[in-house]
Amino acid sequence: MKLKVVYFGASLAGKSTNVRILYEKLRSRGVTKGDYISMETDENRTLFVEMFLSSFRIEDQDIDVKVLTTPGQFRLHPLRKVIMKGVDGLVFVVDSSKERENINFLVLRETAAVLKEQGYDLYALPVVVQYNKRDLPDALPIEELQPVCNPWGTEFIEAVAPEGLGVVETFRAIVRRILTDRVASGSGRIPS
Ligand SMILES: Nc1nc2c(ncn2[C@@H]2O[C@H](COP(=O)(O)OP(=O)(O)OP(=O)(O)O)[C@@H](O)[C@H]2O)c(=O)[nH]1
Ligand SMILES: [Mg+2]
Repeated sequence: MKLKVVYFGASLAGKSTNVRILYEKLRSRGVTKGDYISMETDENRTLFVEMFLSSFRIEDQDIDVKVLTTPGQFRLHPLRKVIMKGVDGLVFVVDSSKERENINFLVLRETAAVLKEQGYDLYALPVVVQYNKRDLPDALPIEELQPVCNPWGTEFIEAVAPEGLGVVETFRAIVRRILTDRVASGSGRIPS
């Protein structure tokens, strides 16, 4: 089974940090295939995408997951359309800081529009919400973030991506979510 998971979220929310650290952790467990591909600007901002392939078995099924990020910078937004093509599930990386409070709603609206152009409904796709930057002194309480950032009422995970906290958990959660949805729609088997 081949799956495509895209990490989206506001500019500088920590999408690339998640995917880079996830790659390192999964590689050390022997569940990656090939290299980590990254295209960055001089300031370490995502220019196009970061991506890698994770490959593992659940029960008796081989699963290949392509993991990608979107670029957060405004001038690069048109690229998101290409990256989202064929997406099976999404991780919404939220910057928990008060300073970035208002951006999350905009990101959801824009992402929904990008997906709609391709015939997807953001609110019907498997999604996991990651509240990142929980270490910041101005991190908002989860109860304040939930009404805006989790309109799905889906599973959420708290994270400090550079420290690796919540990174693998988020990935596990989205894979589980996609597989569970497939079972519910009769197109897959029960994940363990
Ligand atoms: N304190 C703190 N800093 C973080 C956390 N996650 C990411 N950062 C920092 O935030 C900055 C941006 O992280 P990136 O992973 O590049 O963010 P991005 O979402 O990929 O950014 P764009 O690709 O430009 O949209 C970097 O300096 C990270 O080290 C976190 O949990 N806590
Ligand atoms: Mg990035």
